[in-house]
Amino acid sequence: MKAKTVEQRYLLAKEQYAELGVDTDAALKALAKIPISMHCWQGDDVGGFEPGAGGASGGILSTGNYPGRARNIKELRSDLDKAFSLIPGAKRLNLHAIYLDSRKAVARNKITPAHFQSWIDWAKEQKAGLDFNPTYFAHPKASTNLTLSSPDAGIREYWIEHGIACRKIAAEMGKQLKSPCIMNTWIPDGFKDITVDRAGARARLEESLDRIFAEKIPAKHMRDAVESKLFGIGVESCTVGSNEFYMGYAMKNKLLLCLDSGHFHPTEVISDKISAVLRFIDEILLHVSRPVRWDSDHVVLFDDELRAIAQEIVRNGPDRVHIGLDYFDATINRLEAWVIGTRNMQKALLNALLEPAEELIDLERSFRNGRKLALLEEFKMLPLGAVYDYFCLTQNVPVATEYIREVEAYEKKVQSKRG
Ligand code: RNT
Ligand code: ZN
Repeated sequence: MKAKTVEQRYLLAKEQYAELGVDTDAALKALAKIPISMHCWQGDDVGGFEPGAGGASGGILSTGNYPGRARNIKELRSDLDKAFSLIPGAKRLNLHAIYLDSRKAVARNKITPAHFQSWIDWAKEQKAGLDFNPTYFAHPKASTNLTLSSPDAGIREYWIEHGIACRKIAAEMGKQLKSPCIMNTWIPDGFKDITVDRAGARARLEESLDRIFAEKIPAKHMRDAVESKLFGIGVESCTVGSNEFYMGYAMKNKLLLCLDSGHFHPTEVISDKISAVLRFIDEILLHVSRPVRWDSDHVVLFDDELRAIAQEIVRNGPDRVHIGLDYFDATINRLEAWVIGTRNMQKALLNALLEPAEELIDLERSFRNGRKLALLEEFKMLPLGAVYDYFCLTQNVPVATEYIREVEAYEKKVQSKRG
């Protein structure tokens, strides 16, 4: 599309939104400042780069074998650079501990900030923030699907040390990048079948977490989040870190709670949980994902729930909600998966920022719900695309479908050459 056309379409759109009292320029300014943390693990199917290791486990699963997966840090960074060049707005990268930069094998309880210095340098160049995750899966010491809650004290100790090591790494990332690193703790712990001592497992988990989080680290460097889950493949009967467990733990210990879209019963939605949890917890982390029948981690679409999530982020104040993506589809070009999902998250945020919020609230409070419904439905017909296209233009990234050709060219030139 010609730049001139994008601009003209924007001016018309601006007029239309203004009729509802909405300022599109202000919305775009706000949008540019909301960072989205893109998850590194979509790039290589959650494999990571530990020498001699790789592959997800612990109930999570990436399926598909589309060619061109990044096989090492260099390839992953090349794909990330490309992805970032196709996505407008503020960016962060979310790393897992298994993405360390080391030629030699390092035990997970011995990793240090030095193993992530090259990522920090990369982030500085990209003007991006970094977020971090300890990796409690894909490891011989996690083969029973019990880590921090294991009845084996030696196993617990190993993973506690991993958690402590990871917090130091996260703090260093935040310090060097001058932007707090959100470290999210998710563990695979659970039981396949009838579980007798649920209480014991949860008591052990609490104790392990208390040890990991014992050291106070300034919030300007890093903040801790804990992520609950309903079930996973192979751990269907009991998840030790359930929703109630972590909601209680986060509240008691003043941590962030992480809400993953795929981690609840199928008719529950995280969009409804945001305003409830934020009454009692200062900040939350979202893992925006798309469960299809189960926690399948499909690419995030511009669907009703994504729009609802974004509306709740904007309505509750984006400063208190950290947005992370968490999906991994290996059946399509992985770079394309990143770009589609991240741009969708952003479109949903823009949609929310353009909402005639005051009028809607006024209608709801005065019980004029038919009029509220009418306005919400007519709002759906407004030219959101013209505003987003203009955002892309001003941010120097491809407008509308133009990125598809770029992915295609990159796939041909780079990804298809990988064995
Ligand atoms: C698993 C959790 C967790 C992981 C990542 C890789 O069900 O959602 O967040 O997906 O840590
Ligand atoms: Zn998650």
